[in-house]
Amino acid sequence: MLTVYSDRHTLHHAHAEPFGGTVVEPFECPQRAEYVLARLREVGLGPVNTPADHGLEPILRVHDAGYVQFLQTVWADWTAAGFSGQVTPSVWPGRTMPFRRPSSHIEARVGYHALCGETGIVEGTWEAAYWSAQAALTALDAVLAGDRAAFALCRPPGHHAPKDQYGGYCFLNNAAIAAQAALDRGAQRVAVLDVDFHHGNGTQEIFYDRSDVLFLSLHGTPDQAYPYFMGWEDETGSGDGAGFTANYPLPAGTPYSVWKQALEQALDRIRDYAPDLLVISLGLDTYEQDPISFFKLTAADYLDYGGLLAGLTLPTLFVMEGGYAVEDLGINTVNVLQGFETVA
Ligand code: OKP
Ligand code: ZN
Repeated sequence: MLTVYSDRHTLHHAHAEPFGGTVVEPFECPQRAEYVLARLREVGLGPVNTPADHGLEPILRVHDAGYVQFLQTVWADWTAAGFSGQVTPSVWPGRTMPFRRPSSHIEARVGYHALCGETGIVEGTWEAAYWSAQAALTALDAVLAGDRAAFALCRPPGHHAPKDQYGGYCFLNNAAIAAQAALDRGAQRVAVLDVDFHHGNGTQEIFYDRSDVLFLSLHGTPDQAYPYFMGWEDETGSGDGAGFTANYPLPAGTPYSVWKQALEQALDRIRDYAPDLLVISLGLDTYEQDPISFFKLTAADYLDYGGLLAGLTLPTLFVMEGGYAVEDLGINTVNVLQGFETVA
């Protein structure tokens, strides 16, 4: 299986993350991708290519131009205001403010585009996010050209980003950008299955009122897990998209036996939908040792469900999302891909 990877991800390295009343080293760190890369080289998964530049156009099919421009200039604007460290939101448009008039001040624009406060932006964040999206688009090229599957080793991740907000470590929604690009290049229907521990709120929101993308997510229940305000079972789509979103919220402590039952339900939905392409938002934070999550999957479980995904016999694009037990992230990620290849 082809992997697409850009070393420019290292340009995005936030310095700090607010966490439970203290400040910690960011969980979403450059070493994550290095562990995955090392493991797939160790097992000889296949070639590793650098992304081709598809430009801004496919990004702008999903994200607002004003938001993209904000990401491109936010660091310069932040430092021009005399600020330093990392871009950090400190004010949001209040939910009950009657006017919420747009302000040109950098603090206002940061708060306007920030979903939440844990995600720092540094000088190279835009460049890293841009090449992360390009990695997804380049892996998609391989699948559209006939590869059974390809792996976009994206960093930063993307599934929390809707069309004009960043947060949850995400800036550009790599999976959504690839899904939209596949449609723009002739696919009729795309299924996006999000197996990251966290609900893919950004992807859900982007496709919520559309029937050409079926979005499914298995995740920690909003009562207990970020992003808290989305991911309930009764969110099933609206308008033309009614019935084309499926959420499987699961409680703390969920073991693979239970998670797998939800996965089988999601796979049945995908079979019925008969998409031309399957995009997997591949997060490995369902792992029993993940420091910020609470499912109980083991390394062997990743091999197993990789095989179940292959059982759909669909062209499949894997897009890297989360996973924070850094030292085991390579093994767990590559286990999914190897489990897939064993059955494919
Ligand atoms: C990104 B991905 C909770 C603060 C927010 C953000 C988690 C983002 C996960 N105390 N934590 O889906 O793996
Ligand atoms: Zn996650």
